Amino acid sequence: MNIIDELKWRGALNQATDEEGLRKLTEEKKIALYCGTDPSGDSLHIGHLIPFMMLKRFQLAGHKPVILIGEGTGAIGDPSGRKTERDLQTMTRLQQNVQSLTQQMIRLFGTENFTIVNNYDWLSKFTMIDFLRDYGKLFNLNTMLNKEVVASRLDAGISFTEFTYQILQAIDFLHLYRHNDVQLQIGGSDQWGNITSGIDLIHKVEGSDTKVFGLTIPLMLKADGTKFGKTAGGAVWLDPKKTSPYEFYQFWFNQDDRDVVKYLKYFTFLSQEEIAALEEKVRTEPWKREAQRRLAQEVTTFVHGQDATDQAEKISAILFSGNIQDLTTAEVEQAFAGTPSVEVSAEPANLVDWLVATKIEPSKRQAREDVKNGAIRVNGEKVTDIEATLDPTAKFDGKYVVVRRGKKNYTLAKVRA
Ligand code: 485
Repeated sequence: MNIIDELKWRGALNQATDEEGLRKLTEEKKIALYCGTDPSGDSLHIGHLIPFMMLKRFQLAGHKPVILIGEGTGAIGDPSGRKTERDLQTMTRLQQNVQSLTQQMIRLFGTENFTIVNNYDWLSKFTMIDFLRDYGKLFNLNTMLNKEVVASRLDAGISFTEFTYQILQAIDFLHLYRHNDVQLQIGGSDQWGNITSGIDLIHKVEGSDTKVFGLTIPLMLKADGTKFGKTAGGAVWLDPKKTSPYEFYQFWFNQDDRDVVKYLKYFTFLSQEEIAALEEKVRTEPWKREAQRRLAQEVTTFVHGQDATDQAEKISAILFSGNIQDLTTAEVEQAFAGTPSVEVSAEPANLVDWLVATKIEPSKRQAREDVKNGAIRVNGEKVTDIEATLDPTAKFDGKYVVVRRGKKNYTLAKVRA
């Protein structure tokens, strides 16, 4: 299947500047294409993954992805999709973020058949006079003001700096067209204005019949109307230190039946037939959650590798059975990274008193009742003796106590060193 038709089938095509032209071009030859991201943080999140997975699909189809990490544009700040002006970041911080993002990209794309570039390398080279003479003259103020991103900010206010952002991204497209033969830029739907600025610029300086294209991917919407990619704990990051592979796996595993097929199309490399079979399972045996499991396995393996997926499944099974004692200390850290935690001293104490002191139980009376009724498990073992003494250092290398109250209320007590 042609790559453009594949994107369409996956529901990943929002706007394209010339869909037919692009289909023809990608059938005639292997093209170079790019997607950029600014180093605003030290990790990508799963929202970023959407266009980069599409870039990966082009790579798998033999095309040549160029990944742009925008240290130059990041120094300015893209107003797209934002209601307020951004704070500037220090150049040192931006450079650190460039390093982290580069490492993540290498994990996702491997080391061959793609290029990583940093727009600081060219955007920092020209003087203000060059900028105004060589580029400023080619941008019409009305066109710039009419870009949705700018128009929507005129009332609240937008600085000259952020207003200029679209010119910088346009210069990038021109630069990559000239130096890397890039003919297509992709991005999320908020990038449409910036992408078309680049195409206009290229048409002005290289001739109006120059074959360059832009396409955007729709904003991901969830069936229940809430924002995609957010959990109670915030964004879902690709950095395993920010979102553990177990939490990452669980995020995908917990998706709604109404969304799971859409996500399989976006976030996995499974074929049309495989996805159709999983769709059928959602209809006939939804309780088995096979589609969700497959989604979780595929995305976790793509981002973190097979071992991380195996470990996430092991942790999931152990938590489901309640046999916490079978977890290693490192697995405890992953499994409970997102659960409420308290700090405790290493001193042994009466269990009932300890449960109240840690606020796991609201009162002594309630604590006694819960212990007697078998509602309290310490490190996976039921404790029913209200006179029991708890040694916080007894398990998990003396670092953690995992308490379960009732069926699934876990608390992680971290033992002070
Ligand atoms: O030449 C370019 C320079 C910078 C950029 C793109 C091309 C980055 C772009 N302006 C941007 O801000 N992208 C966002 C980011 O970096 O977080 C997001 C978009 C999203 C999707 C994602 O990047 O908001 O739609 O494109 C990859």
